[in-house]
Amino acid sequence: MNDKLRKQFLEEGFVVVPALFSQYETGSLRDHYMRLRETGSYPGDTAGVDIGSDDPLKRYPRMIHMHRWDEMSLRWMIDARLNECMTALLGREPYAVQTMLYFKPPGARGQALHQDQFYLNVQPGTCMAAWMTLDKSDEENGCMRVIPGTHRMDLQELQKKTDVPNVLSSQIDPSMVDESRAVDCVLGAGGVSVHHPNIIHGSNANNSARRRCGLTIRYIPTTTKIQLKWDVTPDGRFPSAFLLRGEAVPGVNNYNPRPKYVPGEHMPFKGCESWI
Ligand SMILES: O=C(O)CCC(=O)C(=O)O
Repeated sequence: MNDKLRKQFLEEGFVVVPALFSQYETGSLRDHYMRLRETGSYPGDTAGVDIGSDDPLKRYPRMIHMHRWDEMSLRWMIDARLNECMTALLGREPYAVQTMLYFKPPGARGQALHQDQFYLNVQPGTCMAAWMTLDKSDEENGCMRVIPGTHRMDLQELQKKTDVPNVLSSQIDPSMVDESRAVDCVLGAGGVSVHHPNIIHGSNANNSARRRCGLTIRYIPTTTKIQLKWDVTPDGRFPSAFLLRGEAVPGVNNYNPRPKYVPGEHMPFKGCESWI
């Protein structure tokens, strides 16, 4: 992450970091998620997998908060390269709060234009998304599209949108945005785009014969408060904010303890000694 990218983020509300991860790494991660999706159901699934459905999103529904139950997701969430990127853009250490995976197989609907902050229960709205593409993503298979500079806009109400099928069945009032200014984030597998929570963005349908799998990881600084609404542990915490290093700002959030590596119980991995 260099000064040029930091300046671009401030001015445009997003940056694209091509090939932050290797094709080999992202291929393994993608195969891991495909295997998980094809073989089970998980906490956070809104519906089961319907392998006979005509709707590609019912055959491959999105997964959420995988890091709560999948060690590989947790390790990616705290990856040093992502940490470095997000620290540079947030100006302080990022705290990991959410993982989400869209498989986006051929024929899958897109996501109409929206601002993430509309859906996020954090104040101030500094929850940033690192969106990593696990397949080559381009105009044909529905890559991420952003409207530069719209991160300076206030949060806009969403309207119902059902004429063009889209994942959220809603969109920003089209009179508020000039969609012709949208930029396609064309990326090879392993590329990452980082988004400000207010930037207007979305994606078109996958009109190709190729999958377009994308992993979103969200981060906040410790000064940002997670508003506790429906997703709360019995002892009053948001279940998946991990304080992985540094110090919490007192009185803002209660973080989960740092996960531990337990020899004999967990599969060893590079650097596992420092997680005991
Ligand atoms: O993965 C996509 O196609 C869009 C994802 C997106 O806009 C989001 O997660 O906010």
